Amino acid sequence: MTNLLQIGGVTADMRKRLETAFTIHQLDDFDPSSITHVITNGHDGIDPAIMASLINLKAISGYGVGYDAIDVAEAVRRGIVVTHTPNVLNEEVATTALLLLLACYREVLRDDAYVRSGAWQANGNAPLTRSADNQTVGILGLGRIGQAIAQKLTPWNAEIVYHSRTKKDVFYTYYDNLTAMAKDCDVLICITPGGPSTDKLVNAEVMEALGPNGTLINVSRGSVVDETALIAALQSGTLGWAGLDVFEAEPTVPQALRDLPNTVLLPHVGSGTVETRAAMGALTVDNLLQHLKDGTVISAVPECANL
Ligand code: A2R
Repeated sequence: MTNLLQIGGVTADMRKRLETAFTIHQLDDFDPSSITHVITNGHDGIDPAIMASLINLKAISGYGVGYDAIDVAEAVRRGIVVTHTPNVLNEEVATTALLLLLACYREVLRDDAYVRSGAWQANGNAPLTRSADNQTVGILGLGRIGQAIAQKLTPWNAEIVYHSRTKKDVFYTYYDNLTAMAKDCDVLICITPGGPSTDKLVNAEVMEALGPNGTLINVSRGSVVDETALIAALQSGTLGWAGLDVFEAEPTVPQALRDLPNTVLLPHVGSGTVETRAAMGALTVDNLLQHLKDGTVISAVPECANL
């Protein structure tokens, strides 16, 4: 049997399929030279020291679309193929972005608390909220998920604009400057990959441009937003609202963010439904089984496409 190193959790279904072809090793019980395959996830990735010790490693299969926790440049250098799970989570992450947007605009958490606390009976009707219809929404990263977000926003009559490194063949308005786009937007939704190229892309200047009536939604990676600047902007009112599924040092979330009334916070559950996680799990395992069978994979990360 081929030796697989498991980093992070796998579901019972995934384990059952993996066990048909692999002997599964945990991080506290493996012989580095025996491991040829690794299964991991977007959060844990693989520690560079462990990766270096796996001298016979051939493939790393990641459960998730983001792979910023894996040193892909080193993998390419060593001829190790890295795979991820694009597309199967597009709709779910897009739904999470909309959920956060609507929760911010319609103050779902405040109004839920209003009912539960008895304030409705005691004080009468809750204060009014803002309409989420007819807003200008800027999408930072109009890739697979970004385009799914744009489509899901259509019924709300949103004016969609976007910023990415390159202009796409779409009818949404392109901005080559993020701050300029933020100035023209009611909502900014972040859905780029993480990693050095997007580190703190949403900085104090971008938040100020979005403004006191603006709403920032982050369903990408915590690293894309300058969290210290975000807290300051939300505290001062320079920025109106934030709906966040991801944080700089997950699962640690700064107390200041938790204390703010103008935030909606989720524990990185963008793709976290039974159905979507099953699809991601199946693809993660399919990649490993196919690699074992004929050396090819279904969904290599772009950098490994030619390996
Ligand atoms: O490289 P481009 O021009 O195609 O734009 C990509 C954009 N992007 C950036 N935009 C601005 N500044 C950057 N430094 C930058 N780097 C990348 O993000 C593209 O429009 C988008 C990424 O799209 P996809 O590769 O199709 O990724 P997908 O499947 O939508 O997932 C996005 C991320 C994952 O990497 C996870 O971190 C998260 O969503 O779950």
